[in-house]
Amino acid sequence: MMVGSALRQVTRACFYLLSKASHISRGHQHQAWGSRPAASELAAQAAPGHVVELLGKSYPQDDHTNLTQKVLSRVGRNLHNQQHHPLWLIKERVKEHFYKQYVGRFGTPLFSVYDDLSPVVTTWQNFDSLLIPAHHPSRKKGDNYYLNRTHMLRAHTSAHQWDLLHAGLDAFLVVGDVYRRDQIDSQHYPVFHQLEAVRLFSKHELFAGIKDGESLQLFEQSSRSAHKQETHTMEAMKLVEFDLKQTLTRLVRHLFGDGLEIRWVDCYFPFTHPSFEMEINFHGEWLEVLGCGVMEQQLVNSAGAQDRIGWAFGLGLERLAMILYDIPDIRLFWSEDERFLKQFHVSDINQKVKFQPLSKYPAVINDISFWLPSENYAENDFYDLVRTIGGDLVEKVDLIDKFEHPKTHKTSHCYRITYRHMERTLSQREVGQVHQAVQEAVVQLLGVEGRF
Ligand code: FA5
Ligand code: MG
Repeated sequence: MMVGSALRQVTRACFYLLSKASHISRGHQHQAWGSRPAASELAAQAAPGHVVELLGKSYPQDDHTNLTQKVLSRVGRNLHNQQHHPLWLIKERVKEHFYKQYVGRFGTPLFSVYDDLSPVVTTWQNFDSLLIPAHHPSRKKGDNYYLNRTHMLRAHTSAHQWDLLHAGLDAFLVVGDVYRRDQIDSQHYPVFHQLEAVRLFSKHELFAGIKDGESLQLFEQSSRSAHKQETHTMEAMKLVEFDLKQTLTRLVRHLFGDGLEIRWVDCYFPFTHPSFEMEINFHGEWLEVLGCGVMEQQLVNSAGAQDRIGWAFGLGLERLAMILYDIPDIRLFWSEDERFLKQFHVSDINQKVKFQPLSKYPAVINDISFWLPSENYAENDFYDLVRTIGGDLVEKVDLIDKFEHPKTHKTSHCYRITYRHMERTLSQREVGQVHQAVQEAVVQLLGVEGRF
C-alpha cells in the first residue's frame, strides 16, 4: 500500500511539468502516456532540485508545481498581439475607443496600454496585493496553475493593478492571457484573455463641475464631523460608480451598437466595493462578460495613491469576441486554420465581421468509468489529464453518472468525452488510441480503478 501510494505520488508529479520532461516533443506525448513509464525514469524526473523553465527564467519546483505541458505550450502564443486575430481586433477596438474618448490635459491619451507583461506573477501579485485572504478558496491548487509556491500563471489581469498604481499611473489598460484550471466545454478553456482597466480620480476631478465648493471642502480631512466626511466619501464613491458604469456602457455600445440589451448584477470581489458584473443578452441568454467595481481604498492607499479614489474592471476578450463575431467554440481562437483566421483580415478594425462557421466534422463520443481513490481525487486533475492527452481533439467532458457502491462505499464516476477535430473527420481508430491512452493514464496518474 505504502509503495503503491509513493508510486502514485511520483507518477502524479510526472504528469505535471518537469524541466526534464519539457524536452518530450508533442509528437511523442501520446506514446509516453500509452505505456507505463519505468519507475526509474519517473523517480529521476521527480527528484528534488528540478526547475521549471519558462520565458527565460527558472523556477525551482516544489509541492505546488502543477503546470502541464499542454498549458505550457500556450504560454507565449500571445493571441492578443497577433495581427488580425479576433482577440487582437477587439483589443485594438477597445484601445482606439479609449484613446479617442479619454484625452489627458495635453491632448495625449489618458490611458496607457500594457499588453506584454509576463503572465508569470507572484502569488502576492495575484492574491495578496488584491486583499485576497491567505486561505481564500480562489488560491486552491485545483483552480490555478502554479510554477511553485511563490510563482504562478496569472489567473486574472488584476494581478498587475498594484504594481502599475505603485509606479504612479492613474489610468491604464492591461491586456493578457490568463490561466485557470476549469471544466471543458465550448465556453471554457484553461487559457483565455482579459482586458483590465483602472482609473483613479483626484477629489478635485471628481467633484469639478458637479458640486459646489462646499462639497469639495467637505471631502478634505479638516474640521468637519466624521459623519459628514463619511457621507462625502459615499458621495464620491457614487460618482466613481456612475463614471464606471457610464464608461462601460459607452464601450459596449461602441463595440456592439445600440441594439444590445445589457444588465448589471451585484457581485463580490475582495478588491472592489461595491462590485458588479455586466451581462449581455445573447440569443435570449444572459452572458457575463466582465467584473468591475469601485476599488477598495486599502488597495489604492497601499499602492501609494492615498489621495485618490478609483474604479477597475476586467473583461473577458473571448466572451466579447464570441458575441461580436458569432464564434461558437472557444477552441477556435487557437486554430491556425486559414479558413478561420482569414475571416478576420479586415482593412479597418471597425469593419463588421460575421464569422462563417467552418463545416462541423462529426464527433466521436467515448465514455470512461472508474472507481475513485479513497482520497485526493480532484475532478480538475482529470480534466487536465484529458486535455493533456487529447489536446484540442477534446470538445468537452461531461460527468454523466456518479454513484456510491452500497457495500464498499466506493464512488464511481462516469465521464462522457466528446472528441471532434475542427478541421477534419476523426476515425474511430485514432480516437480509440487517444481514449485508451486516457484510460491508462488515469489509472497510472490519478490512482483510480478502471471499469473499462
Ligand atoms: C475577474 O477575473 C476579476 N479580476 C475582474 C475584476 C477586475 C473585478 C477589476 C473587479 C475589478 P471573473 O473571474 O469574473 O473576475 O472574470 C472576469 C471575466 O473574464 C468574466 O466576466 C468573463 O468574461 C471572463 N472569464 C472568466 N472565466 C472565463 C473562462 N473560463 N473562459 C472565458 N472567459 C472567462
Ligand atoms: Mg465572474
